[in-house]
Amino acid sequence: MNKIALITGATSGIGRATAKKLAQHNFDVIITGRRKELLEDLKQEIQSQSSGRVYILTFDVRDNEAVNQAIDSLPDDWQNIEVLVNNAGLAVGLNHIHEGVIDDWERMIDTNIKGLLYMTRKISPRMIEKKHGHIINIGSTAGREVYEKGNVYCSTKHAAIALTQAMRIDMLEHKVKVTAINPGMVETEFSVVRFKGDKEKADKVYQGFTPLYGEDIADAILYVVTRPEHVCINDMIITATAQANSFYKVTE
Ligand code: NDP
Ligand code: 8X3
Repeated sequence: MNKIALITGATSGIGRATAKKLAQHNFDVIITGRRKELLEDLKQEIQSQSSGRVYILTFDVRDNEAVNQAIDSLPDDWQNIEVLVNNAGLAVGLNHIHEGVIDDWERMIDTNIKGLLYMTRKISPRMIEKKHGHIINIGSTAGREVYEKGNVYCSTKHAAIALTQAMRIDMLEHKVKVTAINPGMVETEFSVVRFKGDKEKADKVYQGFTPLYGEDIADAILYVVTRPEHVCINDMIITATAQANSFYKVTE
């Protein structure tokens, strides 16, 4: 029988690539996000390529009640989630702290920190009951370093890494694995969202070098979730070959 993996933020980028990758490797996938039509498209694409089952849940991770309702609505044969990928997240705006937009801050904190917590709080008790499960939190190089104007986004990713470490300790006796995957620059909708729809500005972020793609991070997630039961990958930092960290990048 296939294992069940739930991926948040599967409508785009890393989450979408991860859902496809896991489905190609004997996982049944629960794909989630706010944009239902994109989840429908992904479901069709996965089903045309692999034989696993796909289930769609449409909700906003910032809404704890919606999270609980969505997970409670799963049919019995979808309830045994063995892998949770806390991927939904975003950066909004790029400003010095004294010019920061409060609404941008709330969106990042509510999605990247509170969303991850709500999902984990809802899904982990069953993993603990079963003494089996794996939670993957998508951090970032921005969770290891802090760059100019990245203040609040970097803080949320530092929090994701701190929570990963804390969760691993709390779940140790329950045999639930917890991993942080920390990508550098990945070409997804990330920068379009950060620059509030300014595609030209977003495209410039990835010009002059080969960035990572969602598929590269999906590969890493597949590796992490297919280790033997006694092996837990705690943490991974993955950058493009052209990028050393948040500050050093070579362009052609
Ligand atoms: P995308 O913008 O391509 O994807 C983000 C996903 O998150 C979308 O599927 C979006 O779905 C979902 N999402 C955002 N807000 C919410 C919400 N409130 N409720 C539910 N789903 C939500 O970006 P990436 O794939 O790049 O980002 C995925 C993760 O990777 C994020 O946590 C990001 O911080 C992290 N990351 C990205 C890097 C990069 O360079 N791209 C590098 C390091 C980390 P929808 O809009 O349909 O709800
Ligand atoms: C996304 C990578 O460098 O834009 O987390 O913060 S970066």
